[in-house]
Amino acid sequence: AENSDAVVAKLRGGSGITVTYDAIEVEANNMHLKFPHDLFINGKFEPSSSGRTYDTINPTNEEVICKVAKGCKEDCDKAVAAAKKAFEQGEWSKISARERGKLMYKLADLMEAHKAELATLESLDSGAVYTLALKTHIGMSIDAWRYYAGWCDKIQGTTIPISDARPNKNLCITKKEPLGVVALITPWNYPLMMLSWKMAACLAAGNTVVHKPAQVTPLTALKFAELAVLAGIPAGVINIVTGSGGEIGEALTAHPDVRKIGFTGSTEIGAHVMASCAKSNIKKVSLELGGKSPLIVFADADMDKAVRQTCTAVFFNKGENCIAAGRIFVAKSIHDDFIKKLVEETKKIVIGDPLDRATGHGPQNHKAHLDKLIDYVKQGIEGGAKLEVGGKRADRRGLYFEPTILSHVKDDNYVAKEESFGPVMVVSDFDDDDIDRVIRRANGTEFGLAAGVFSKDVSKVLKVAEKIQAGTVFVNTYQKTDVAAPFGGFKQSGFGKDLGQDALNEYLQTKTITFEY
Ligand code: TAP
Repeated sequence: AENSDAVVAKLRGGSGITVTYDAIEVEANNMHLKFPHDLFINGKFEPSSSGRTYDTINPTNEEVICKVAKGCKEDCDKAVAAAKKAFEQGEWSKISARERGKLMYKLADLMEAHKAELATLESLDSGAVYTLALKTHIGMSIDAWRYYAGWCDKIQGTTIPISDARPNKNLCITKKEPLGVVALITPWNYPLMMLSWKMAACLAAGNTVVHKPAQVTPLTALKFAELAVLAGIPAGVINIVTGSGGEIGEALTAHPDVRKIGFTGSTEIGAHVMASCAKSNIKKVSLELGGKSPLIVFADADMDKAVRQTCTAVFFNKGENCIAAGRIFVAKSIHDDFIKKLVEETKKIVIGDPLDRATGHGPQNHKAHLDKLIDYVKQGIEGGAKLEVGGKRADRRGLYFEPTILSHVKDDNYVAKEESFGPVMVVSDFDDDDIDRVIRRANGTEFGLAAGVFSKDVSKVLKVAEKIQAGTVFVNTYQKTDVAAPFGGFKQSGFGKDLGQDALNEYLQTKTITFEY
């Protein structure tokens, strides 16, 4: 698919801005896609200074889409220096907050105009089902840019009534200030959406950024960088360095000029990132980590709705979803019937090419992840779980794993404790009237990202919502997130919120200024 003559693509934005890059051109989804594959540093696309590249793979057919620049430490240093200069001396530091908002709205409009291309690229690179990518991966990314564009000129300090130093008087005010250079490190499940959730809040607050996308899904971040140029975002404000976590991630978390890391990924790497932030220069850090979110279905729940939503809670985006319901607790009196209905619903899921409009379930993101899922289910069955449906790689080309249900899962089974991050439903029963015990079991994990409860009894759902140790609780629904509602975990699912007003605080610091007169 690579353009062998290294043709230079010249795209013209509405404002007459031109962006030049070595383009990859691909025909897919009845459209012609043109996108960069180099690093984006200081407003320009350029190869890694190491000269290295790596292949990014389409999980639907396991073919190489194109070569992508494999950044190195030197590239990180250049990107951080560009972001530092843009923050301290560039146009970004001089324009008003309202101007910043305007640029972000413009960027959102361009993302909207290129929505089909971005969704197609996300489908090719991550296996996201195209119709879902339009609505969620890209749709919610655009929402995030607009939501935070609106915040730019509403970030305010306070006036505080402190004691006067009599006979003089004092005035105390606070200002919310940006931190400086922020580095963002994101995973592969919602590549552009994870970028957008973090970067939109980070830029609204006035920072500049270096972003490292997941190595296996770099393409939408690079296409986004092109749109950022066209939107008129000044050079150095956004920098994208593709490459491995071990190199780029490490270099950014250890960098003395980076003041904050926004990280989404596994708990294991999150702990490592936090240690590196502490050791290097006491960087501020926010961590959105793994989950094993419980979903409790009481016997009085609206059965059909609970069945449908339970399937969505697990199988949404092929289970590659941080808030996926990792454990389903079903009241004993409805358990067998519920399982039967879950199996029926699961069998209706259409597995296919993610670009096909009828497809409901696409390929897993990459090979190592698929292999992990195969092993995960094996361990679950060895631990005594009953396989109700699925459980294996689909008999077709590509990295497909069948939507799977494991029932009768004991609390000490590996799959009751560990996250699958794939389309594997893990079901256990509970005594109908023992609410305290099922809450204790639901809380019996070090994760605390999300939880769900289905019941028509308001006392029951309020009790669960109050006692459950999770950053997000869904009542008679699941997976209902919104860019205006704060999102983030408790316990080892991390700290610091994405989304909503709360997320702005992750990228701001408060300065107290005291006057005497
Ligand atoms: P990780 O392996 O933790 O990778 C996340 C990011 O960290 C990637 O960009 C990765 O780069 C980078 N990284 C790897 N080693 C690093 C290091 N030593 N220093 C700094 N960065 C490093 O997670 P994953 O497998 O991509 O994603 C799945 C996990 O993310 C799951 O546990 C899931 O629950 C979690 N997740 C959580 C949320 C929220 S909101 N809580 C959302 C989505 C996903 P490479 O790509 O090069 O490995």
